[in-house]
Amino acid sequence: MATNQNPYETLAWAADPDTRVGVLTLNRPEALNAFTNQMLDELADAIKRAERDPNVAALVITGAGRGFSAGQDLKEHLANDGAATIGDHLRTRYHPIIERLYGMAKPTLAAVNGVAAGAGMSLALACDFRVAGSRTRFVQAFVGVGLVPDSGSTYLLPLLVGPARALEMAMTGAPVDAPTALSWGLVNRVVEDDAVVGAATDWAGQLAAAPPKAVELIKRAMRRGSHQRLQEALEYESWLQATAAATQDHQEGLAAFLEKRPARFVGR
Ligand code: LHQ
Repeated sequence: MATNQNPYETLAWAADPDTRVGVLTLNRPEALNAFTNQMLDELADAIKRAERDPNVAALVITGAGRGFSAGQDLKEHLANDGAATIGDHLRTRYHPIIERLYGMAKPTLAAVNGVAAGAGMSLALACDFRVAGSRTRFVQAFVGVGLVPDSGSTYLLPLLVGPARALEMAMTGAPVDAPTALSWGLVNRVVEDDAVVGAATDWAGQLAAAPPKAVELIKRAMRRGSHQRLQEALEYESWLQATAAATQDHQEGLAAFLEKRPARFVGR
């Protein structure tokens, strides 16, 4: 894919060759960017391409219009008698997206420009960072339609906000506003609504300029950190550090420090 071609109908894709930031926009604003099968298939493809594109060093996901995403498109779910096949629908369509996004070696940011509900919220949770607009709401909407949180929310939400707040959101389905989300650690930054994408892409540009191997290894180490004993974490850190220290970027970082100049990282 040439970096700026948009092969999708329900998404918009743009990448800046200078900053190496890719911006993926969910683009069904008339339905608050609710996920149809077509959109899920396109999203899976787009995330895979972003992961593989050497010209993309950081990924921003946002929504067109006034919402980030309202989760599963309930009209399509009903029309397709989705209740009968929901387990397979999740396994075949949602899980590959969430797993690939969460596991991506490059930094990922959700520019949460408006309401993020149901699996739309799960998508935002699977990113490394969340930048939210001041009027953004986060809604674990599943219970409102008699369902349980899916697409990673039961795993990712308690990690960010703690089990009691996660359970409260999931059981009540009550919206959480942006200031509360910030105080809970659910989002990293809150900015004016019309500044969300700009703030996220600026931040992504800074992350894209960092030494990629170190960034990838930091992500791996932090992800694993909480699932292991201290002794194991120390050993894993040592192993990762030896890998990072073998890169040209490490030598460049040291040289730049000694020469009192900005580092020029090359990604190896
Ligand atoms: C929608 C939707 C929507 C279609 C708003 N679908 N049109 C996974 C696998 C398989 C099956 C089931 O589920 C899952 C996981 C899930 O994601 S389950 C949770 C699904 N999502 C929801 O239950 C959220 C439903 N939406 C809402 O509660 C509200 O729309 C929110 C709180 C998101 C926003 O409220 P408002 O800002 O008041 O907007 P609105 O309700 O007026 O919606 C605007 C339009 O978007 C409206 O269309 P219309 O033609 O009337 O203007 C809605 O029908 C449409 N829309 N969500 N999920």
